[in-house]
Amino acid sequence: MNLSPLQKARYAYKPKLPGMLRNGISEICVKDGAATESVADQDKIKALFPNTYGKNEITFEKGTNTSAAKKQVVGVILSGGQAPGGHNVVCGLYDAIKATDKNNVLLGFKGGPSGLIDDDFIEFDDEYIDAFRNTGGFDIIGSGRTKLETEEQFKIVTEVAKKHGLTAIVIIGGDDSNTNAAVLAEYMAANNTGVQVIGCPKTIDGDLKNEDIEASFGFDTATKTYSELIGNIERDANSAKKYWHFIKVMGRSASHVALECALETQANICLIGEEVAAKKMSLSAIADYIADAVEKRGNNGENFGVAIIPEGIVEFVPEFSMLIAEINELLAGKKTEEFNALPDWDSKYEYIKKGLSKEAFDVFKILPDFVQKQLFLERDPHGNVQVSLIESEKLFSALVADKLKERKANGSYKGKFAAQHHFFGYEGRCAFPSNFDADYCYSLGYNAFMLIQYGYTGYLSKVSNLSKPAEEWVAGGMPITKMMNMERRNGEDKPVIRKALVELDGKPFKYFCEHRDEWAVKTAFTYPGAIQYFGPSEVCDLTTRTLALEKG
Ligand code: FBP
Repeated sequence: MNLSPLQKARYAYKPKLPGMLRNGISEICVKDGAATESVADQDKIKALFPNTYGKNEITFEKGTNTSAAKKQVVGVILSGGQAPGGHNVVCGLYDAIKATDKNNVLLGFKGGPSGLIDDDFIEFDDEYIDAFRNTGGFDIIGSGRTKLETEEQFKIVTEVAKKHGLTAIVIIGGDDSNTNAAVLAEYMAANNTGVQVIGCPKTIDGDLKNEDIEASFGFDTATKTYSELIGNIERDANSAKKYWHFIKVMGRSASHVALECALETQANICLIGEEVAAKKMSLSAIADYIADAVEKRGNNGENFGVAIIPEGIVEFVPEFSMLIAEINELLAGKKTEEFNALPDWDSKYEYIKKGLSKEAFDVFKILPDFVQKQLFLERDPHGNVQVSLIESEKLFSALVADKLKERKANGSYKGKFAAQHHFFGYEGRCAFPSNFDADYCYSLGYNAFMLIQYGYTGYLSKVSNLSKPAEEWVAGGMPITKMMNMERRNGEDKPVIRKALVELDGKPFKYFCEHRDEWAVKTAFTYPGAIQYFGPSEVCDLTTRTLALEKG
């Protein structure tokens, strides 16, 4: 393998564990906490998880290890989108397993949850693991989005587990994957398989968190990567003084990534989906909001700026969701063929006009031509519009351009408007993990094994007090059912982990609100620069602004 100098240097990095896990495996004992309840729908969740519901939270502390000695054969999977630090979760898990007993085994199931079904695995050894320490990506075993949720799948997993003598399975994933981990844990317990299931909180989206889980891993590195790029663009904008940059940042639904990047870079505009939904803002109102900043800056001679657009924004715009729902109905079943058979866009446009309600068509007709067409081109396997493929950065810049034309015509706007568009998503998901993510992930993995060793199942590996130095981090576990509630999914009520959206009364959003009017009009950019891996702690061990504000 050709190694870059940074990769070689990162191999030598020793991730920091929480103080309580630093004295060696023989000196880690359990401190029992309080019994737990689910965040809502307690009776229903309890009934669905009779074997794993209501267990105690636990923390680890320094003391004699009282866990029972037995050979451990652990299987691990990476699930869903890549997030920096995933490799270190596996490395931490491996190191704890081998430090406990070198005859213990760690199997990596390949390509995500489907690896467990297909029994596609490798057995890790030192040489293999060492090649992935402190590196980004999920290529150590690959990832995938297959959902482990049916009884039939669980039966196959049980067979695979039996074949290998698995004592535990670790699922590294987001809210859906950890929901599935909880259901699998319950199944394994109900069927006396002896297989424990432990989850680890992953996702760059930052939406798997709550009062216990302070951050999902990968959010730190991904947002720092995007913020570096946004800062570079701000500096370019401030140098050339001729473009407005519309930058879409990943985050399938919640706007945590956009908010963090705005706090890091003090961009002129940042839309927050959750606020748009709460204020029931229309597309036109959002475009006016951005156009106000462009106008004020333009009239001050500053014909440039930066606007951050969260990937999930359009689903938060009530009128847009209504339009999407009607389009899905309009083309349901055989009607897609009828629509596709129409000879040209004009006849398709007429078909759409006739088929949509007046309210929905009023929204449709203000969309730029390319978005209108996009809505009818890209469909998912169920025939639904794929909202995530909509180029919302271009949508909003086009709507803003229309607003500015009107304002120019009525004389209120005197500037010039030229836009550039960017989408930052995949660029950040496999970056070398920041020191924070390298340490956090290694700790999550190490800690996951301590939960296994002490016999827990249906728990999420939990490392908290993250805004403090790693020495003061607190390691432990939390029953996954604590985060669950019932939600409607595909026409059925299902137990799921509640997704954490941006809280409009939370400190990060409030801080943003206190400053955004000034940032919109003034050039108050901050340039975070590249993630630093070596150097003074105040530069290398920075947490996110979100975490600092939430815990500050
Ligand atoms: P996870 O929730 O699985 O961590 O994935 C998050 C994410 O990166 C989103 O930000 C993005 O919308 C999506 O994955 C993209 O998915 P894909 O990799 O399948 O294109």
